Amino acid sequence: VHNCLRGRLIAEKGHLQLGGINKYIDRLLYAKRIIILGCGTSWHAGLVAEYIFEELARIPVEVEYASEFRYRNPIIYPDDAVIAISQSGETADTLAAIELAKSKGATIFGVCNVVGSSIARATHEGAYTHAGPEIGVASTKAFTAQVTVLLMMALMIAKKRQNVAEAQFSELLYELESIPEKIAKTLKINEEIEKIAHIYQHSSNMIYLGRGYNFPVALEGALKLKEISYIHAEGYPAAEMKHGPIALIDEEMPVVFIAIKDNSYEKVVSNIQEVKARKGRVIAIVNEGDNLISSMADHVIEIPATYDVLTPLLTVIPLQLLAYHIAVLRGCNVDQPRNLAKSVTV
Ligand code: F1P
Repeated sequence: VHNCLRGRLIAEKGHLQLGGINKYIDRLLYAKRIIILGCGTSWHAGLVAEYIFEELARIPVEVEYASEFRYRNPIIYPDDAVIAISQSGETADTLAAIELAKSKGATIFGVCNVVGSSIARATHEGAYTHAGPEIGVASTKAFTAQVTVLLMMALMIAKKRQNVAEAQFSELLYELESIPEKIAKTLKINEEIEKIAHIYQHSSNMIYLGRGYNFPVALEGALKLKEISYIHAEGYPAAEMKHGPIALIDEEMPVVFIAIKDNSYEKVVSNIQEVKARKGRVIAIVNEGDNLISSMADHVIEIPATYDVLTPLLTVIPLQLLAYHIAVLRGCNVDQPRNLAKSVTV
């Protein structure tokens, strides 16, 4: 995240610039619709971006799995702006989806990590994430870097469209600048997470729940657990639980809640009560000093507070660490999970 922000953001001067998005910026600024494409973790970062762009820039957004989009017959207009997200920049599904959108006249912006990669070259322009190489196969720092770049894009567009007031814009820049420090603080909870991992290492299922900006983070937490520890996990919007997944809750089911103090806090508290009433085991990601949830949950993991729109940059960290520790305890190779390729080029 630090690398991502460097040279692009100077909060005290109100300065935010993504050099790679220049010539075609008006296509994004005046887009009637933004289509976001990606696979796996990149698709989850795209879902977070949907919430952010619609909230800040007030442009309608659709997020599509590139692996589906490329094979159906999607409606694409020449005034659509497409944002393609990929860590490796080589994912075949994302590349094919870009080519399809391009053939219909849409303008394509890339959010890639690898400079000069096939996807970066196929887009009209874009912003690199500068996250450095992903050592493991499963994307981790790519997610926070992608969300950071997408957030900066949304903020830049929101400001130009005058959807955010000057004061709100500056406050968000200041807070964004403090995120690397808050991530460093969040990483200090590593040992506590390791203890929780010991307790749940033999689980065969897990559920992840979050609302709003943190619904996609719940999906990402579940994906990390599946990818590196081979435990079946599902992520849902917490409000969706009553529409089906609640049937799965019993004393054997660990449920990971993202329960930070954002505008859906009270609703999440009642979702936790629903799970506890059915004897589910609750692991809750909360803000520091949250006594209410501490009194209800089986385990709490405390993270620093930030603005709602920035919370995914912090909430994903404990979920990645939890998946990591469970995988290590189960003897899995976290860097080279079975059946997974670094870039899915077929
Ligand atoms: C997409 C992706 C990753 C996942 C794994 C397989 O890659 O699904 O999210 O963790 O590495 O590929 P990319 O397009 O972001 O490189």
